[in-house]
Amino acid sequence: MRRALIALLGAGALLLAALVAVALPAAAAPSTLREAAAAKGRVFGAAAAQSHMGESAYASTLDREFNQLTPENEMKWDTTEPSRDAFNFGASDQLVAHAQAQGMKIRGHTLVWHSQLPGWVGGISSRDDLLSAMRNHIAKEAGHFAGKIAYWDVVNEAFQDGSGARRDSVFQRVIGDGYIEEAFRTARAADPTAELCYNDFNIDGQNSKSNAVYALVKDFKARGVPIDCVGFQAHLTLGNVPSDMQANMQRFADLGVDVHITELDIRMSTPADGSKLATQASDYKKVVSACLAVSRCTVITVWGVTDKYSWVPDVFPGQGAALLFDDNYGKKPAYEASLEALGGADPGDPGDPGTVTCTYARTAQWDTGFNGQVTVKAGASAVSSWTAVLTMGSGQQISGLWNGTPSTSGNVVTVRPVGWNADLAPGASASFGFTVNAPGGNQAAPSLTCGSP
Ligand code: G2I
Repeated sequence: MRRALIALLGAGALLLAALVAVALPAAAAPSTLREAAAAKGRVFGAAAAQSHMGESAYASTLDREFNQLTPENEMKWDTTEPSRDAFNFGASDQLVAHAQAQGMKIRGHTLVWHSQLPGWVGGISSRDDLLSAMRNHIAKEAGHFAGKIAYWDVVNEAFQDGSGARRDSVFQRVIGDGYIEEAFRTARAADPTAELCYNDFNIDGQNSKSNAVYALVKDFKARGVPIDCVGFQAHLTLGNVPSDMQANMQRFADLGVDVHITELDIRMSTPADGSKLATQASDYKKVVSACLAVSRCTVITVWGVTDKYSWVPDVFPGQGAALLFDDNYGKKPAYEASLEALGGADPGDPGDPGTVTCTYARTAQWDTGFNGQVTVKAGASAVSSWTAVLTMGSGQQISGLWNGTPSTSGNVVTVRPVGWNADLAPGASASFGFTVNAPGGNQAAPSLTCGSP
């Protein structure tokens, strides 16, 4: 009797728990990049320019979405010390104050770089003189911001592209290899609380340049030279996220440094179109997912708030549309993909009433092809339609597709419902299948993103 009563009480408690679970609304997924990143213990930043802060859409997008700010140009040597030992922190102080008021971390960018260097530095030819000018610059600038900077890009772009050699610069020529170490030691003394980073481009995958940076970090760690992080700029081109980006970041993390993605953008030939934007979304997702898979990858920063002011079209005419927000501050597919990769969802977007997730499975395979199946699953709200975008690998072509309506542009196949499988109740799913012809034997899974509608 007593046992029966306990069993009954137990069943009652279970029933109650079930009722509570049903009655309570599901916790809303984070709806901004900064909240979603924070929920994953990450920081999501953007480069910002003081000259645009007066544009309300610019400032409000920055403040809503990002929790780390990198001054795009305002902390560079030509701005902060245009003539020797005469410092100017006007614009950078304003950006720092803005970031602090918004609860954003600040990335200092950058103390020692061959570019945006005032002429007087290039004119120094004695080693002692240049060493003392460099030490003074670091001591005064890092000292000025001490306590306010989360991460400093202490030395930027010191290696040559395409080789492991040191880049030719006045620092390299006049001081020699040791200038990088000097810079880090001086920065640590000037601001003991900032994480000190080495930052470079085209080191996102494993190659001769990233190998050279790896050797530098390994040597610094072995000899106790202060270095805390490596910045992977990730100025990428459409469809070319290095496949070993995660492995490359992991090998640096294994040396005992944090890894940061510091200047992410993924450029395309302009004008943008739906299929390029879908590829870009899948590229951004790959980068964000690679970072999330490396526990020491703590920061992702995009190099600008909006395509409107990106550096890309100035330097690569005919290319652009590289960021997460378009010229009118509209959220691009790459934004939605990044947010979703971080575990967030965007309920505020009228074009996106519910969210879906999708998974791919290979259901059959032979020498020259395979069958795949994609399952699209609604999240906490119902959806009235869905889209799955498959980006096919090289030498792959879809030769048949069922339970979906495909439209093909190059190697991007956008699949929509056939009608009867458009409406999905919360948590419900629909599947479609397809046959891939791959005469060359490429069995790799196509990359997949999906959205609603
Ligand atoms: O080049 C892209 C980035 C590569 N890694 C280091 C970053 O610091 C670099 O940023 C860019 C800025 O986004 C540009 O805004 O650095 C460029 C200079 O190397 C910046 O461009 C300069 C223009 O060259 C100047 O003509 C212009 O006056 O921006 C200045 C301020 O708008």
